Amino acid sequence: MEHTFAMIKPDAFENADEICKIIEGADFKIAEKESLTLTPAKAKSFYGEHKDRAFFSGLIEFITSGTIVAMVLEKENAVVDWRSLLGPTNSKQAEEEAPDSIRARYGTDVQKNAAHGSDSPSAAEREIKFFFPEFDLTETHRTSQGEEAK
Ligand code: YYY
Ligand code: MG
Repeated sequence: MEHTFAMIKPDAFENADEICKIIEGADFKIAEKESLTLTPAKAKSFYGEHKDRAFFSGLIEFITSGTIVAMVLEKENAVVDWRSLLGPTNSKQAEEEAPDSIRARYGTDVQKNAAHGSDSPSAAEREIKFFFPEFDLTETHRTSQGEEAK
């Protein structure tokens, strides 16, 4: 079973319960879930790969502006399937190309785009460890019957 990292951003926090229902309805198991507010230092570290981009300071200001929900999602092909459910980075483009996607439905533009998803299995591992250092990536958290595994 594959794992990926998902984050509901401050602009969509008020819709977090609805978004979690969509995620579960798409056959993901939410294996970990924690609401928190990122410090600027932690946000800069998480988005470190973008530190030289023009949008970086705006991104850090936005992502630290309110509560986020950090999650580990579990599913076969979790990384690709979560990116697909998420939709394109720019919510305006998502509205055109993937109107049912999370970013089309709950985001606004290229910055306020509702949610994050790891873009590769290696990014998923790094991002899961960043928020949930104790998480065991080798473990499956649901049974074949779809019940919670202990
Ligand atoms: O992986 P994804 O979130 O779809 O896009 P990235 O290119 O990794 O950018 C990360 C994050 O940065 C994006 O979700 C919003 C923000 N951002 C921005 O504010 N302005 C841009 N022109 C591009 C990205
Ligand atoms: Mg990215």
